[in-house]
Amino acid sequence: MSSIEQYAFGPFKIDPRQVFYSTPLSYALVNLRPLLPGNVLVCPRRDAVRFGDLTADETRDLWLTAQTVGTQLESYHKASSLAFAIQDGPQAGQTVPHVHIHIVPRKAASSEENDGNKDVKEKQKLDLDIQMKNRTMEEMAQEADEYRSLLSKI
Ligand code: AMW
Repeated sequence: MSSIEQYAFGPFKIDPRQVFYSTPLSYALVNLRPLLPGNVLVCPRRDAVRFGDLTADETRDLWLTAQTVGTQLESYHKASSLAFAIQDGPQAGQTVPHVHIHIVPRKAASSEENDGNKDVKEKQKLDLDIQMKNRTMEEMAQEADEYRSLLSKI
């Protein structure tokens, strides 16, 4: 029997090369269209659509997994803050019908992005609904390899 793990993300079958961390109830994968470097997703293993569908154990495990992954990625990306976000339902912007926490490491805007006329809040605005372009599996697998090795050391 094959021991290759299967991961569902709504209707998508996730290539295990995208998955860099897992527990018996949750898994973390790199994003096909990251909003910023380090924008990863943490999901329950069970194919649950809405946050309210999760059991207490799944909810605890999901957030503990997000805490572990977020802490490591903040330091890896030399960031100084983290955004954790769930779009729970289509009217909240959910496009994949499987619960997922977005983690986005954040840092101060670089000098190129630093427009002196904009206030700090405006510069740091994060649009979760913006459409980025799809990455290749090679790009995603390489990123996941780096995070896997980082998380294997904790
Ligand atoms: W939502 O708009 O539902 O809060 O976010 C869905 C996220 O899932 C987006 O960031 C999108 O890039 C990502 N995504 C969609 N399909 C895949 C996939 N096959 N592998 C990884 N990430 C995906």
